[in-house]
Amino acid sequence: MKRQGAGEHAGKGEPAGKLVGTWPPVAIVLGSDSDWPKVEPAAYALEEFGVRYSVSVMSAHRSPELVRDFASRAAERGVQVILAAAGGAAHLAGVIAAHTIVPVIGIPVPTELIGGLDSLLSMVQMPGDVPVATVGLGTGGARNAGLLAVQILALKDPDLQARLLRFKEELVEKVKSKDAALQARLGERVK
Ligand code: C2R
Repeated sequence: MKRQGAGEHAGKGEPAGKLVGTWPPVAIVLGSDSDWPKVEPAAYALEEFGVRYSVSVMSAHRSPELVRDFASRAAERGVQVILAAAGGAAHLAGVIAAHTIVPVIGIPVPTELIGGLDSLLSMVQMPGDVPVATVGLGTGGARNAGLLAVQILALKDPDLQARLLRFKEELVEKVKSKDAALQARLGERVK
């Protein structure tokens, strides 16, 4: 699956705020490049379903104009879902949501300070009127952000719907084989 970084749209060194043309349907935005290892499971989930995405670094604190420009023009660029990941005082997702009607999924990035509770609470406690669909901390949360984006896109995409239904069936099979493996391990101990 082709991953598109902001540079591919913009030309080398051009700031994200100057990007032109149509973007992939999912935009992953990170508060810092240091967040990427924690956010990558979201990208893997998108790749599993063949969904194209861009990845950009911008910060509500450090580059507020870039964030405003990106968010206020995301819809016209064809972005349909934004995944916004940040750690600590994680205001990025909320600020993006303030400037767009494109659905924003927040990925709170775990921190060393209190395990990411700071990120989670900063992100999840939005005031009414400005929704950010915040997922949980950790690998499962980032993966769920990617899957949720796929589900949103699937509302208008029968092919993605079929893939998601297959995915659900595979989940059942995985659970059944986990059950079988545990039963075999436990043997006669459990009736
Ligand atoms: P550095 O590693 O660059 O020092 O960043 C980033 O998401 C990262 O987790 C440390 C942390 O600061 C976060 N950050 C935010 C925002 N911008 C950067 N929470 C924001 O705008 O919310």
